[in-house]
Amino acid sequence: MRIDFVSARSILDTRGRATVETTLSAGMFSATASVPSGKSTGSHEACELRDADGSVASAVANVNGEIAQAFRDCDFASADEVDALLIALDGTPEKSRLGANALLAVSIAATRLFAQVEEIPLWRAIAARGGFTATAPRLYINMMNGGVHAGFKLPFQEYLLVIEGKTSDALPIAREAFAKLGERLGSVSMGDEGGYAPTFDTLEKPFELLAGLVQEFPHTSIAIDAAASELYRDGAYHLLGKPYSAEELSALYRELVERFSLYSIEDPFDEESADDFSRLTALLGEKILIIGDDLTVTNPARIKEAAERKEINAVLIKPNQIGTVREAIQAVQATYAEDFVAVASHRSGETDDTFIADFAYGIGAHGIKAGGLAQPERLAKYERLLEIEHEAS
Ligand code: 2PG
Ligand code: MG
Repeated sequence: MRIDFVSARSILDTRGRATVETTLSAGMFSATASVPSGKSTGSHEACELRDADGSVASAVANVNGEIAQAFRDCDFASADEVDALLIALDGTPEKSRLGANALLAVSIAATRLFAQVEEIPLWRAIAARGGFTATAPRLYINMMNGGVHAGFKLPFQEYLLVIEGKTSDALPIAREAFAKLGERLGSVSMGDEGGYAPTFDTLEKPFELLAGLVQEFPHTSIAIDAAASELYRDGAYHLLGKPYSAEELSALYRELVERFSLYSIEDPFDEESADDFSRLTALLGEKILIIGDDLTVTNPARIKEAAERKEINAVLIKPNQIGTVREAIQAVQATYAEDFVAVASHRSGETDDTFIADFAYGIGAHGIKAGGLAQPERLAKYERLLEIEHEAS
């Protein structure tokens, strides 16, 4: 396939920050993609190219210039070939030259373009490309935001309700539970990911509220993303103004798991504290999922390393942590090679692009994090999952 038109521009994400949107065309086919942006980023993530003024002008210029130029002489046999060219063209391990944001916008648009030409839905193209069995992911609904997504009003970054079952069964439960929680909280602000952002003076209160919902709604359970790198300074984790050692934090997790039957804990410790991850996984890994995010950054080599050291038993997959769809698929393959489950995830700064819904379904993800129900960019992902369910039936 000859890609005869390449065009990028800067658009705004849900935080009003600039991000990259790219359109590719091949004859009568045309596909557009835009990329999200994280706030609690892992330090080993691929590099999001952002200029000193906060814009993505350089990343956009790289797509319109160097990448468009390189595509001119190419006849691509697959989306993988497009990604291989992007990776080679950038030439750095962390995509710092052209920018992972520039590369991923092109990579997703190319994935869409090839799916169009092959006349198959995007999720099916992803399943075929990675050799995955496509299935509906559990919804990890972001009910309450804390951490850097809500000015640390709550210590942990995400308080989630995990809902079993296919999207058409799970989403109505999510909607009802989200509305009920809203009534109980009264007038509170909202966090970056479209969940509520209340303030409480005890660590347990958000769990008690979610436990009430779990009692009311069958097939639901509680999960958190501690995003603990953001809580860690001067050798301690700071929760509601109190310092916790890694052992004390471990004891707290254990108590929360016993009292509230937590389903999963993501990033329980700082990304450099691998031994603490291993100890917690030895302690709780039989009962719950310990998910690596900042620790593993969708990087196949880091996933393998974390598995060898038994640091985790599940992996969060975010395509923009690695920079191409091809490598995100390889990260999923590395996850499955360890017999771990994958949870696909949006970012805290999102656009209306629904790629992550197709990706989650296509890889047969155990779950998907796509945010709370109070932002259209998050709802778009859930709506797309409903559409996929229809396409797949
Ligand atoms: C996370 C993500 C998404 P961010 O930590 O899992 O929920 O947040 O995009 O800010 O890294
Ligand atoms: Mg996380």
